[in-house]
Amino acid sequence: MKGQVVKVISEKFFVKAGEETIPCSQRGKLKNAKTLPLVGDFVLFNKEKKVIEEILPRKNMLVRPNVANLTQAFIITSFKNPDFSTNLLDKLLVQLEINHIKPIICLTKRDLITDKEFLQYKSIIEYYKKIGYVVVYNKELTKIKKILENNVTVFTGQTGAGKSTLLNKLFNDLNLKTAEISYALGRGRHTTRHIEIIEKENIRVLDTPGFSALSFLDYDKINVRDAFLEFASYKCPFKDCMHDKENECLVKKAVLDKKIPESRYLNYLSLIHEIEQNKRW
Ligand SMILES: Nc1nc2c(ncn2[C@@H]2O[C@H](COP(=O)(O)OP(=O)(O)O)[C@@H](O)[C@H]2O)c(=O)[nH]1
Ligand SMILES: [Mg+2]
Ligand SMILES: [Zn+2]
Repeated sequence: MKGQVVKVISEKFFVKAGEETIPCSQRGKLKNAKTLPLVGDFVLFNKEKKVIEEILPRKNMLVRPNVANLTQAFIITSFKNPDFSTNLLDKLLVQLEINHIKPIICLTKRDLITDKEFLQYKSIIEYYKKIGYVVVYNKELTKIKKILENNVTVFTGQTGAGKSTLLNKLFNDLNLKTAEISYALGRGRHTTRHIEIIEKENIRVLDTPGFSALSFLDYDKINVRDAFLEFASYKCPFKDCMHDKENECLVKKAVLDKKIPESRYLNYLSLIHEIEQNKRW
């Protein structure tokens, strides 16, 4: 019968079919295949033997966090503890764009910075809105619930940014563990140990553990370029311009003219250079 993997704990895959959730293992055949069932996977399984027999085609998937069949992702980004990072934000945006998952930027811990400090982030936030991203603050619970309705949403972002805290606020009786930040470097502790689909009424969300690094080495730099959505509106004289060493590049001009934030362009360059360098070996 058909079901959906809603939780994975070490070698056990919890498959939900109707109101029931059945802990299954995966069949030997699957073990040899490179694909492991992921949270979010629709599968065919044998209920008596408690074995997953087949993973149905995925609409999309992410690695780290390993999840499948999402409709959108909340990028939880804190202003402080951990510090706001356009580098991480751009990396996550690229990762999601490449995997065809709609990103929503959710800002947290506004209360930890002063109005004056906030001003220095304001223009970059406005820029993300301008290029088409939805930006919300974690205190806007009603607005957030609306966005979550009828979607399967993964919560991603740095450890300690406030993913579990927000989910607990959205769903009163959830009781996800959250970390007190008491460590030097403002890092939170890894408290979200496994990935699970949380379902309530017409909202399905996935809390994920934080991560410390994302690798882009498997991506093609053309795809990375195209994930910087706004670059496409600049028609550079060079067809297929990578906006790097080319002359008369209009993206570079836009950076000089301050139409594109320098941080975003530098984040772009460092990604494609990382990929180029890796290809050389
Ligand atoms: N001041 C403040 N603290 C927050 C906010 N959101 C989360 N936190 C705190 O940040 C810490 C890490 O939150 P947690 O939800 O565990 O982060 P996660 O690792 O992304 O799940 C906890 O101590 C939370 O209480 C916020 O908006 N303001
Ligand atoms: Mg957490
Ligand atoms: Zn260009």
